[in-house]
Order: sequence, then structure tokens, then C-alpha cells
Amino acid sequence: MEYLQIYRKMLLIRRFEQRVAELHRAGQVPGFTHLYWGQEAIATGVCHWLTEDDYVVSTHRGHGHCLAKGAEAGRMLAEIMGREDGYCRGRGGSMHVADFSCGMLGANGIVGGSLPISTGAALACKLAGDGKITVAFFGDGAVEEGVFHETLNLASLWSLPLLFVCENNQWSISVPVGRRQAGGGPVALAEAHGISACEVDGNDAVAVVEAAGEMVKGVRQGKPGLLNCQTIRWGGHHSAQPTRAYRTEEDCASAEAACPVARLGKRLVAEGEATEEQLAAIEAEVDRAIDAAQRFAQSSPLPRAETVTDYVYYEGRSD
Ligand SMILES: Cc1ncc(C[n+]2csc(CCOP(=O)(O)OP(=O)(O)O)c2C)c(N)n1
Repeated sequence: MEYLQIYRKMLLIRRFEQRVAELHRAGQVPGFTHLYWGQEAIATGVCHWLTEDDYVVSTHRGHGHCLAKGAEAGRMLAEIMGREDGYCRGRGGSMHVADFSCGMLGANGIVGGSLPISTGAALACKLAGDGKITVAFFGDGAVEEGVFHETLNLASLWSLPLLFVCENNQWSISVPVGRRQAGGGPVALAEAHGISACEVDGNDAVAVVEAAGEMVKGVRQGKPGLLNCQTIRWGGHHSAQPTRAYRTEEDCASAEAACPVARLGKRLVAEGEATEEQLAAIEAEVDRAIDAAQRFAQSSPLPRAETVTDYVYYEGRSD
């Protein structure tokens, strides 16, 4: 049943992020990771409508987008842990996971970086007439950048098959959205550029699936759209950032109380779409998948030091 699949995918993302946090604390993940927990309904609900050939372009908080688009948990975890069997042979890490084979064009360390890349991808698809669409995920922090307006303008002018998805989690590092943005937010800005837009509760998987389905229909007919998903970031900006200096305990607790995974599970049981036993079986199966992903990642070697300059320069195509 469709919503059970969606529940499974959301839970996979949640468990994946919990494992990344554990491994980070244990010193097995180099650098920082920006966790996607609490936002699972957005990537899953939007990617539900995409084919393997469609494209997504992601952000610094991108693990959920990769998994929702069909990337393998083992190769993702290997990448995040800097191992040879990761998607980018461990050279990219958490913020640069890409898997072109499933249409995942890359996570991105540049805030707003997904916007011009997705515009280029959508333009290429339109020129090729291949029927593919592109989704640009971005955070509310990208909305204050000039590139947001530039890409909305081009997408509208050229009728690009492009869906903008704002993950409005209320924070840009330590600054809340109300202290950064004037005007009516992403929906009003999109409409000002002639792009149809709507707002949705990003913690409600059913609402995201329904709104994204409508938007994707329009995008496939060459009408770009924008979905503004209201959510709230769990915890710190990245896995090692304490929040006490700028967030109250109640604020963090309210974010976790709005958990999209628990909310969908409860709804499925209340509506008779699933039993508690079915959800528990899914949980056990997901836990096994995450254990297997960790075994795969940990058994993969770290790249050898003498290969540090490999893949830095483009060596041309052989075809
Ligand atoms: C162009 C650019 N400016 C600033 C930064 C530093 N930076 C990294 S993440 C971040 C906050 C982004 O907030 P948002 O887009 O809302 O995403 P969130 O972290 O909330 O998911 C900032 C300012 C950056 N990486 N790139």
C-alpha cells in the first residue's frame, strides 16, 4: 500500500540520520553533517511523484533527498564516512553526495547552489524534449539570495519543467526567519514572478504528497511551480552544534513533538490503513537495512593517501 511505502522511506531516512549522528559522535564521520531528521515528509512526499529519470538537486542538508530519490543507504553511508565505496569514492562526503544513476545531481555546500544547477538541468531537458522534470530543494536561507529571484525569473520566462521546493525550517544557522525576511515569503515571491505556488504543512506527509502531486502535474506540462513546506529544524544547525545559545528547550521540544514519522504512523493506524504490528515489522526491517549499510560502509577502505589528487582534474571523455 502506497502510504506504507512512504512510511518506510521516511523511517529509513530517520534511522539513517540517527546512525550518522551516532557514528559522528564516535569520531567515525569526518567534518560536519547537517541532519535531515524532522524533515522526512518533504523529500519523501515530493520524490514519490518522480521517476528514476527525473532529477533532483539538493542542499547541505541532503541525505534525505538522496535516499528519497533512490540512492543506496550503504553507499551513502560509505561516502559520509569518507570510504572508497561511497558514491564519490569518499572524496565528497556528507555535503557532496551525488548519484547520477538515480537522477540525484548532488548535495551542495553553497546555500542556494541547487537553484542555478536545477535551472540548467530543467533547461537541458526542455531543449532535449525528453519529458524529464527537475526538483530544486533549498532552505529558507536561500530565499534571501539574489539567485533565488534570478532562477524564478528564468524558470517562468522559459516555462521550465522545474519544481522549487522550499524547506522552510525557520532557521538559517542561528537566525530565525522573522529576523531575516521581509515581505510575504517564498509563495508571494514566486507569484510575483508568475510562478504558481502553494504552502503546505511539511510535517504532514499526506498533505505534502497531495500538494506535490498537483504541482508535479503542472510542471510536467511545462508550468514551473513552487512548494513552500513549513517545518521546523530539529536541534542544531549541524551534528556538533549546541543550540542553547539561541534556542529554548521548549522550541526544540515542540519541533520533535511535531515528528512527521510518528504522525504518519498514528494516522495510518487510526484510519485502519495499517496495524501497530505492521509498523513494528517495518521498523525491524529498516533497522536491519541500516545495520547492513553500516557494515558495508565500515568494511570499505579509506582512500590511500597517494590518491589524494585523483579525480581533481577532468581528463576528458573517451567517447
Ligand atoms: C552562499 C553561502 N552563504 C553562506 C553559507 C553559510 N551557511 C551554511 S548553511 C547556512 C544556513 C542555511 O539555512 P537554510 O538555507 O535555511 O537551510 P537549513 O540549514 O536551515 O536547512 C549558511 C548561512 C554558505 N554555505 N553558502
